Amino acid sequence: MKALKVLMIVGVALALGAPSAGAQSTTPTAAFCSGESLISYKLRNGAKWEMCWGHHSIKGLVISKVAFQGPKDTAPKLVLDAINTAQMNVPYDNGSIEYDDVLQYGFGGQYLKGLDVSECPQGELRNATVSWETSTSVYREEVRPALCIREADTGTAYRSQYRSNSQILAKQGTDLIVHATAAIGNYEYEMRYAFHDDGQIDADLGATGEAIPFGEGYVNGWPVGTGESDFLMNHYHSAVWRVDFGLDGQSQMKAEQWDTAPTGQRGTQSAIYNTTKTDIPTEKAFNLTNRRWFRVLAPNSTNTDGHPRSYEFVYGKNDPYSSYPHLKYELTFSQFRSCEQFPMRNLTSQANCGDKTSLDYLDGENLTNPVAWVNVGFHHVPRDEDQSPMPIHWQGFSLYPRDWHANNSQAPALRSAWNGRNMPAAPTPTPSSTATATPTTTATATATATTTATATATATATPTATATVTSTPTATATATATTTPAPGPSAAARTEVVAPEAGDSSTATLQVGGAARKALSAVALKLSGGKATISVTSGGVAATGKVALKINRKTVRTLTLKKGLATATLPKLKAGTYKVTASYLGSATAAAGATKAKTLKVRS
Ligand SMILES: [Cu+2]
Repeated sequence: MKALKVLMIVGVALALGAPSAGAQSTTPTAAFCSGESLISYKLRNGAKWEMCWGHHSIKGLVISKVAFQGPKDTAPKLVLDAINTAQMNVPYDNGSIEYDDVLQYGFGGQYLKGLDVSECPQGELRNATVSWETSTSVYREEVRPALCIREADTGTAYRSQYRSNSQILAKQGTDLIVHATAAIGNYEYEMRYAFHDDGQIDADLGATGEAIPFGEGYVNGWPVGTGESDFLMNHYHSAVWRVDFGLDGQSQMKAEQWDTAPTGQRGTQSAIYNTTKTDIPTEKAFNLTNRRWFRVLAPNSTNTDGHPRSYEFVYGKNDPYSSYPHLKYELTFSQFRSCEQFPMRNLTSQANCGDKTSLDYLDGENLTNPVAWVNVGFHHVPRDEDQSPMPIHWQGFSLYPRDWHANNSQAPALRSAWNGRNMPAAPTPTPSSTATATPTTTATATATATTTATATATATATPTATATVTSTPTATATATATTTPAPGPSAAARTEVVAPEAGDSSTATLQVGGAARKALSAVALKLSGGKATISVTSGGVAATGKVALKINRKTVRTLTLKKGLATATLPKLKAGTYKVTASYLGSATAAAGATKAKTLKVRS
């Protein structure tokens, strides 16, 4: 059941402070927040993201002062001043039910939920102090582990063996995921931001929980009961994000629209397409169409090729809700104004600014400090699988760096000088002297030959690798390699396997990167005098990082380890038997997951 609650707007919980005196020693982000409000994370490829996080009773999770530092950069550069959800409108197709889960209830306050450790695998949970007023006007405040920060694999970052003398230049990528969850009635929303190791940013809203209202038939629903019964009602989810750009901290930015269309003419081989640019000098709302894209650029911040740094909007599937004028547009650019915070109702106490829509903000101002209102609509037609719980459904968009760097920011050494037509020569092959090959050739009466070469190579001191190459004389070599990485960071070292092929001068070279293994940890838990004492060791030494203290599987405290130790006073408990668990949340070098549980008996 949803009930309209008193709206409360509390300030974003950022530790706002004046930029520190030593301007050189701080970063664009650290000048605005510190301590638990600052996220500063180096990803596996060496790229780094910094941002401030906070929470707001209506907007929920607010990420601000987002800065990216590529693996080869010496300092981070600001990308966004702020990003947050600003609307989640949910009208049902029969026309008699509509919720606005952000503007009516809010993604913060009492609706911002504490996360279980299992929802943040290998990650770090951070606390938010949420407050709200109850329906009987009682002020309530709670500390909840609301924010999850974790690094996740994203698969292939790149692969090339072109002009590399058969070396496979390949890398696996990761991203930094920052998420929080708001539960409003039967719907639960995951506010999720992914900051990739190549500068890409994804903003997504996931909806899960339970699908409930029922419709009348296929006209506005889908049968989820037996036969043609119990039609769960179709409905819309319109998500709007407010994206405040701050590219490289520049005060003068621009927006552009690019379109590509067929000319109707053909060249010698294919149809001719032409691309045109349209400047966006003033505030305006836009629709997407095929081959149309938009970007925000900073003309006075250029990469080493002299190209202005920019970020491009990348949309996936998008069904805008045409029944609200402002939701007809997938993208609206308005000039930054501090009072323009929401795309509808605009909940603000500032005079002459309240109860407006994003279309009201378009009053002809020049666009030099753009705020983008990104609208992603999703029409949800339920299915049997939506009961129960309803599998999470996502809507969102991405921001891609365009010319932030003059080439691939994580280019391997062989490629780092590759720029435009300047392509460095392929490297000279250097066969490994330790490789031994035993060629065996068998010829049959029908004169087809099979060549088998087995090579064993020991490339570095710790990891050992074995490669087997099987080939017919005319075919190219296929090579498989298995590595057994030794535990510890040394396993991340590259293993090079060189397998010379019998009767062939070409050399197949494999580069196999091993993932760094994290040390295993052990947790000890002592309960006495109303206190819990937790000690954690990882790899045999005192661990750093955080531990979660849970009572009957509910996290009650998240504690920071000091010299492997953390102590907490247990909350007042009624008489009964409780299971108290300490779970280690991991660190950069130690794996999360170690737990210790004790039974606590409280007498009356
Ligand atoms: Cu839905």
